[in-house]
Parts: sequence; structure tokens; C-alpha cells
Amino acid sequence: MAPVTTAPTAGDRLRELCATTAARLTDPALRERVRQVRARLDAPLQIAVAGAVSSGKSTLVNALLGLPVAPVDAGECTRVVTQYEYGPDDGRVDVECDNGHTTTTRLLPGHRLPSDLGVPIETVRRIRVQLASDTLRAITVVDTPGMNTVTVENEQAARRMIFGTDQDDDRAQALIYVLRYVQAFDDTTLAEFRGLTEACGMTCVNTLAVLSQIDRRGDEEDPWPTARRLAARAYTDLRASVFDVVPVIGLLAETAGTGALGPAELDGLAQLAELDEADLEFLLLDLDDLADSPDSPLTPEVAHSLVRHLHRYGLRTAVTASPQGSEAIRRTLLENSGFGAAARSGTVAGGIAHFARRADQLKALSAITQLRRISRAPAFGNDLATLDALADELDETKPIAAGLSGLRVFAAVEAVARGQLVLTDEMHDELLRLARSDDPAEQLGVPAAEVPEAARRATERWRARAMIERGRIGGQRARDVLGVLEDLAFPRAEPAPPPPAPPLAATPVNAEAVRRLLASPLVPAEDREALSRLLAGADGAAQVGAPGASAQEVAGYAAAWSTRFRSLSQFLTFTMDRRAAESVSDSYAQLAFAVQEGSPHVG
Ligand SMILES: Nc1nc2c(ncn2[C@@H]2O[C@H](COP(=O)(O)OP(=O)(O)OP(=O)(O)O)[C@@H](O)[C@H]2O)c(=O)[nH]1
Ligand SMILES: [Mg+2]
Repeated sequence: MAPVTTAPTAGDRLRELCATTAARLTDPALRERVRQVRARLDAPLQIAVAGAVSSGKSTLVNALLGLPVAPVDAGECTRVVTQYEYGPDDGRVDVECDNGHTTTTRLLPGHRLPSDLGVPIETVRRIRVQLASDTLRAITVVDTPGMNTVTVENEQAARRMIFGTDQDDDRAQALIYVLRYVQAFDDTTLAEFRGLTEACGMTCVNTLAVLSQIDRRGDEEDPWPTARRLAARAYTDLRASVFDVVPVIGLLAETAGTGALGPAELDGLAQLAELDEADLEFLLLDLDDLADSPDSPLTPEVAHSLVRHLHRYGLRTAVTASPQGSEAIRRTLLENSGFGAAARSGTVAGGIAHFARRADQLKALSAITQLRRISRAPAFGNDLATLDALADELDETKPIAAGLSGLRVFAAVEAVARGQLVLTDEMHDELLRLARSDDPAEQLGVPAAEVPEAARRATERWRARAMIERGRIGGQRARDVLGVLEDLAFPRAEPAPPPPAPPLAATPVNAEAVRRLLASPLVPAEDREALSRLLAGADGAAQVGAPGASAQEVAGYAAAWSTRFRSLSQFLTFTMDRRAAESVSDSYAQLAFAVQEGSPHVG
């Protein structure tokens, strides 16, 4: 059986390209840069969490990791880029300084980052924390310091803000941008946001916007209906820069995910649950009352802890679930946090799963950007030719860049944002639906059974668009989308397994000739075995000693045996023996011939 081979992915091709390029380069610095690109292709996808000061970035990181590791609220570490990555040495903290030195320390008990890192905080470039967490096997999470303004003077400043470094090669491959719950975005905020993401090499392919702290707004009992509406509106504004806008109450996800409520807090919740509903509402009106009011059943410590971990909406939610026990509280909080699950699109977890599913492609995309930059670096002698060859391999028309076909839809969304592809509203909506989901039914907005027909109808619109814009970037992007729709309309059928070939009929054999040779002392043992098989074999394959072999293989064996007995005939002394050997040779030849003709004869 031939081994199953799959076509090399863009990532495979890039690994190979990095290896050959590094091997050819003589400048050690360039070689090292190429090696770094290669190393990042093999490492988990790096996702940075960025946004304004106090927007809830660290809270979200903790929720993601299920550990209270990122310092929330003040503390100096919050001004440093902190990378959480998978590693067996759980709790190891490497503090990388600007001068190139690295010191090592450890997390405090309970997985908390120490506030004193042993070096002056202003000299720290980045902190790397190792955790033996399954979540981190697929992704590396980078918590970044808050930005007071998203205005960026230049690309370098933006990268320094988000990634703590202005080195070109050292940036995240995907971005979660946390927006503190606001009414709406004004045009300036939008322009700044787009400017920032673009300056950091982020596009709607690899950026997710999170509308955070949605429980803080107003005094609605249930903040979710408004939050969903606002997220949808924000998506309309931001869709050229992000693949989705999802609302979340990070605080509740963190509290539930890190098991922050201890016995004292659970007791406190039970006490609040005993209160008359109106009294509870009154206490929750001003959260300070919970600690200070003589009507509060809680000690100030418990009250502070509950407010810190739940805030108002969370408190109400937890108190309601309290009679069902601590597991019910945890589950209810998680559900009402909107953090979601991998399978639920429109949630933080769904967005991260979206990144994780495309990790190889996103890493390849970022590697291509890095390698293109390297290919433009100053170089001398042979290195110049090597870098030229590198640039050539990364051309849009070559298999590497063309291989990122899964990102085709996103490229089209970007082209729309840039005004390179002009679409009707219907087609624009169609395109955005394709980009936002992985499920064909959701992508086309029809029941699963109607997918091929809906896709076929859509291909007509996109084919026309591709024709009209032929020769322009927009036309290329429209053709990309057409390709995606065609895959949905005409799913490539798995190649059907070939029907089992009928056994080849046995070739006629002169039995007397065979017996004669079997009796001859001049015929070697292995040839005698072949003769026995030829005589007894029920079909052609058995006759050549290869039961079950394909027709082609049988033909090969038969031809070889035919030659073998033809030459043997010349060494035999007796004429009768020679004739017998020739007859056997003819039988094998006939078998080989019958197979090649494709008309197995009947024996
Ligand atoms: N009510 C409520 N409070 C939240 C939520 N998320 C975060 N917070 C609170 O907001 C404050 C800031 O949260 P952080 O996670 O430290 O925010 P950050 O963006 O990391 O802040 P910096 O790193 O200092 O820029 C903390 O007091 C959090 O408890 C939320 O979903 N709801
Ligand atoms: Mg923070």
C-alpha cells in the first residue's frame, strides 16, 4: 500500500525555506533572525491582550488561565509586558532586562506574581512566566500595560506599547483588544484604533475586540441585552479591523475560573440570600453599604472580598444561585460572564478557539511578514543573493503565500476596508458572515441541507464581481471568495476507493514440463519452489508467489520469472529439460502479457 501523503502546508514550506536560507547565510545576525522565525513557527500561537488602562486586560488573562496570576489593579508589574507560556517548570518567572540580563524568580504560593521582582521595574523589558497549563499548550498569552491613549506617533512607539519592544521580529501573532464598556465609538477613537492595529501589523484576520466590564453600565438588572446590541453596533464600526466584537464580564469569568470564592465568601453569600429581597436590593444600591451599613450581615473583610470578586451584578447572580451550593454558584457565574466556550462563536472563548484553529496559518502569515522584512535587510556578498532568493519564494504567486487559502476571505474583507473591492450591501454581509464562522450553515445563513444550493447562488454573484474587476486587486480578492464558495457549493468528494480487482486467472501450464524440471538436479531449490507455485497456484498472483498483489506487480514478477527460466534453459544438459524450461518461461510470459493487455485470460 502506498503511504498516505498530504500536501505540505504553508508552515511546512516556510520551515524548509528557513532551514535552507539559514544554512546559506554567512552573516550570523541574519542567520539568527531566520532561526527565530523558524522557532516561532514551532511555538504556540502568541496572543497579546492590549487596551486602555484599567480596561480589564489582566482580569481577562486570569480568566483565560484559570489562575489569579496576573496582577489586577495597580502594582508595578502591571506596567510590564508579561508573557504566560507553557513550561514544565510551573511557576518559574524569568525577568528579562533591557541590558540583556535575565534573572529568575518564582510565583508566590497560589500562583501570584510577586510585586518585587528583585530588579528595578523600569529596567524590565519583559517578564516570562512558565505554567504547566493545558490552555497554554496551544497558545501563549501576553498581558500588556494599559495605554492612556491609543494615539500613536509612529509604528515603533505602538509596538513598544503593546509588545514592550520595538524589535521588528518580536511581536504577537494575534491580538485581543479590550475596550472598556462605552456607549459608542466616536470617529476619532475608531481612527486611532485602526491606526494602532495597522501599525502593529494587525488586521481583521488576527484581531478580536472585547467589550469588557459590561456589568458596570447603568443599573439594568440584566446587562446582557444591551451589551449584545452594543457589541453588534461596535462590530459594524470595527469590522474592517477586527474579526469580531464580543461582550464579556471578565470579573465573573475570573472569579469562577480561579475559584476565588472561599468558605467565608460562600457563607457571606448564604447570609445575603436569607435577606428579604428589598433589603438586599437596598444594600446593593451603594456597594460601600455592604461593609459599612449596620443592616449588612457581613463582616467588612467578607464584604470587601465579595465586592471585589463579584461587583453588583455578580453579587446578585451569586446570591440567587447560592441555595444550590458552591458548584452552582461557580457555574452560574461562568455562564453569566459570557466568557463562553470554544464552540460558541461570539464569545471570548469562541474567539480564542477561532485563533487556535487558524494558528498554523496565522503563524505562517506572521512568519512571511518577518521573512520579507529580513529579505530587505542590508547584506553583502553571497548573502545578497540568498536574500533575493528568499524574497522570491515569498512572492504572492508562489506556493507559500498562495497556500494561505484559508485566510482568503479575510484578505477580501481587508480589500473592502481599503476601498479596493466595492460590494453591494448583500455581498458585503455575505462576505462578513463567511469570515466570522467556520460552520458552512452559519457562513451562508441557511440550514445545513441548503448549503450547496445557497453557495451555488452566491458563486454567481461573486463570479460576476471577479469578472468586472478583472486585472485589479479587487478582482483577485473576489476570485478568492469565489473559490471559497465553490468549495462549499461543490464539496470535493473523497476519492472513492478503487473497486477490488478481480483475481487474475491462472495462466495455463504444461504440467509435464514442470514435473520434469522439478525432478532435475540442475534446477536450484528456489526455482523448484517457484515451479511448485506455478503448478498449484489458483490464480495468477498465487502462481508468481505474491497472493493479493496488484495486477501490475504480478506482471512484474511474471516477467522476471519468465526471464529467469529462459536463461536457466541454456544451462540444462538435456534437450527435453531445455524445452520444459522454455515452456515454463512461456507460461510466465503469457501471464505478464495478459496483465499488461488488461484482459486476464481464463485458465
Ligand atoms: N465590574 C467589573 N469590574 C471589572 C471587570 N473586569 C475588570 N474589572 C475591574 O477593573 C479593574 C481593572 O482591571 P484590570 O484587569 O487590572 O485591568 P487592566 O486592563 O489589566 O489594567 P492595567 O493593566 O492597569 O492597565 C479591577 O478592579 C478589576 O477587578 C468586569 O468585567 N466587571
Ligand atoms: Mg493589567
